[in-house]
Amino acid sequence: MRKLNVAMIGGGFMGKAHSIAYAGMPMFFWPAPAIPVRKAVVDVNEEMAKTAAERYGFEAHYADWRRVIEDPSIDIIDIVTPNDSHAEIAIAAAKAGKHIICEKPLARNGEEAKSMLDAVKEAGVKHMVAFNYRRTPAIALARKYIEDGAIGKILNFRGTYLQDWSADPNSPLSWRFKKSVAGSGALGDIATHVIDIARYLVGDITEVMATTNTWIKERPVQSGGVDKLGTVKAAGDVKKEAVDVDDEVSTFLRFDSGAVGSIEATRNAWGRNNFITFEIHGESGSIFFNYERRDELQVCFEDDPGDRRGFRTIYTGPAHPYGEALWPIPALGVGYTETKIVECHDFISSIVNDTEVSPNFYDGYRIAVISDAILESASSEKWVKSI
Ligand code: SOE
Repeated sequence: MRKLNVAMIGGGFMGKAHSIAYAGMPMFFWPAPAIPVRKAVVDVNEEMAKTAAERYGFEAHYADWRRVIEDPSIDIIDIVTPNDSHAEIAIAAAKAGKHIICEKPLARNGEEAKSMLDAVKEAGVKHMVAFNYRRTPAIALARKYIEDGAIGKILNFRGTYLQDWSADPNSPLSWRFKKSVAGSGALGDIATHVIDIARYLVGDITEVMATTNTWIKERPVQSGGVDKLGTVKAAGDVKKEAVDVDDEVSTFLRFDSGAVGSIEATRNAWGRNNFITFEIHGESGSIFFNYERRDELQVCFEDDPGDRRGFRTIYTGPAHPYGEALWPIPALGVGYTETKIVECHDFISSIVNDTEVSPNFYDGYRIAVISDAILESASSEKWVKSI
């Protein structure tokens, strides 16, 4: 069976998710399109790179990402670093002819994303941006129902992504709160996942009208480079610095299809954890999804008899997207790991079969342009074109 050598750049939380996907993908998808071989892991923190190699099963580790770009035996570069390094690494990787999977958001803004898109197009390599949630079986099932015409023409998409890990003012100021590194706050970090889902289900977004807020204006400076996502709080009299990104974003949307909608995202919503939801209303039915109950898709169809019409729950399983590869009984439970495994499968397949995969750098670029328009609208307080 064909093998593809992977070098992963970044050994933190997302590195763990990607490593499990490389190991687990052939266990779910068999025969696998190719076996991903965990060749090398890179982290600027040498100690972290060493630990990541031992823990996540990579053969070698380095502190300088250029080592793996120069290595002719590496087929895939996997970028799981903070956002400010995505463009430099991806452009170098493309020039070296490597296939690239890059964590989200693709870049800090549309211009940076465009330079990455141009580089992969010129090099003719395969590229993917890791908006994994659309690979939740229930979300793929929602797309199938929409394509089958089960809810008719879509009128409205209402999406949320609510978390609470930064609601405490003592959650430290990691790179996710710095514009120079992250590009934006809740917008780039989590709203972009819902923008990806909205584009996947309803189509492209042509215009936005948004508002953003930064409720917690300064935070304690994080000690150490590892982002613990608010699980380790600062205590006592610690140095604080200003937050220069949004804590929350709310935006109205106009879609190319004529549908309208909205997305709200915040990391300061006490009690909400990974509350990715959407409700879609069509001319002949509705669909509701909540990631915190991700084995379930709620549907209501107009042509159900009037006395039985209402939302009912479909539990995803073997009869649904990716179901044959995943678990043999509906509601046995799919999670974050499975979305990453399906993502890994689809990316590796695109390399082996020389096909396009989505979401790719074009999608990442479009989402960056839409994000730029959201920020512009929040400052101008006007509708802004995003296409
Ligand atoms: C933090 O908000 C975070 O880790 C995001 O960066 C991820 O993309 C999301 O999947 C989980 O939450």
